[in-house]
Amino acid sequence: MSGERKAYIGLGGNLGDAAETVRTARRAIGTAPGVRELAFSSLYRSAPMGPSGQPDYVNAVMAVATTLAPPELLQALQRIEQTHGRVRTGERWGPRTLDLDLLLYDDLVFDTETLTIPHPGIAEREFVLYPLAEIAPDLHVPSRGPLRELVRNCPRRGLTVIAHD
Ligand code: A4P
Ligand code: MG
Repeated sequence: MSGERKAYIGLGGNLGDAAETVRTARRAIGTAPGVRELAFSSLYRSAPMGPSGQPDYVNAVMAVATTLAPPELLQALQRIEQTHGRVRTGERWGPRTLDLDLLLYDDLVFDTETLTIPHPGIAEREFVLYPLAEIAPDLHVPSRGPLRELVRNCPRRGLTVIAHD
């Protein structure tokens, strides 16, 4: 297919069976119109960034080829969040359990009210950098530098591989 761009997506969840949610999201992304999977990292367990007292996260990073423009791709991800990101936590639908972030889109640097690329947190998050380095070790992150250096400067903070999918 011509006109394809390469993008990287961060997947995360910390409620319910987060590993299963991430795997389900992977399939949904890979079969979305205009999107196909190129690579998928291991599944990682990570300590929660932000308020403590919440469960550990499961995180992974996915590389895709896409004919969608960045805002369209974000919209597709948000639809998948809505349909797959909820689990039964009682008798009613519980809180959102899936986070899909558009990390990178080719070498694009882009900033609007609803979409910032590269994702603003990319350079500080071990649960993004390590899985990303697993599938794209030679990557240069636009406006941030070589991924290898970003990884070297980012402590693992207990990040562990829990499954090789
Ligand atoms: N938005 C702008 N740029 C982007 C982008 N590149 N990708 C806007 C995705 N969204 C982008 O996101 C809020 C708004 O960001 C969207 O409407 C979109 O227009 P959201 O998903 O609705 O809200 P959120 O995810 O709850 O907030 P936020 O600030 O995006 O949180 P983060 O940064 O996604 O962090 N700890 C561990 N260990 N692992 C995790 O995965 N994730 C979070 C959420 C917190 N702690 C974590 C993890
Ligand atoms: Mg988010």
